[in-house]
Amino acid sequence: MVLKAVAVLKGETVTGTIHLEQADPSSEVVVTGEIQGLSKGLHGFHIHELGDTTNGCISAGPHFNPHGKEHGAPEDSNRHAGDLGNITAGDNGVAKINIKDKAISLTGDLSVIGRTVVVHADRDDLGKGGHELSKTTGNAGARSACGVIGITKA
Ligand SMILES: [Cu+2]
Ligand SMILES: [Zn+2]
Repeated sequence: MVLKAVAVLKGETVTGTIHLEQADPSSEVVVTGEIQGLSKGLHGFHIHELGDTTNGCISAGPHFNPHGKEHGAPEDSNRHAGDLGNITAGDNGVAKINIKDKAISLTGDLSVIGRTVVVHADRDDLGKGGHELSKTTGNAGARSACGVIGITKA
């Protein structure tokens, strides 16, 4: 049974749509989509803990971190489950996303359904920037757009 979810990201100038798909509960989650209105370059891309946008993207809380780890890169073992690294926008401000990740799921304890996808104004230093925020947020700056992850038709 294929599991499918979607998040529609909205910000002041940044918008996008992210699709999440998982072939079965033990397989990787494939994250695809497109985000527009970004500045050229790298932007932190995470799943934050809460599906709450009552006060804008800030209400989504910290990175989804069910194992109490430090912030890191997607390939690190010491990482938040929600740490999906950076996405890259081109000259036209568009980032095309195609990420495969095994730390998140669409079902069970690691499910990201009802949590929030956030894209940031700045680059995520992947925990290695030496900034006071490196080990918690990657010092990725403001939350440019966000969208709650919801179940969609499989
Ligand atoms: Cu974030
Ligand atoms: Zn993190």
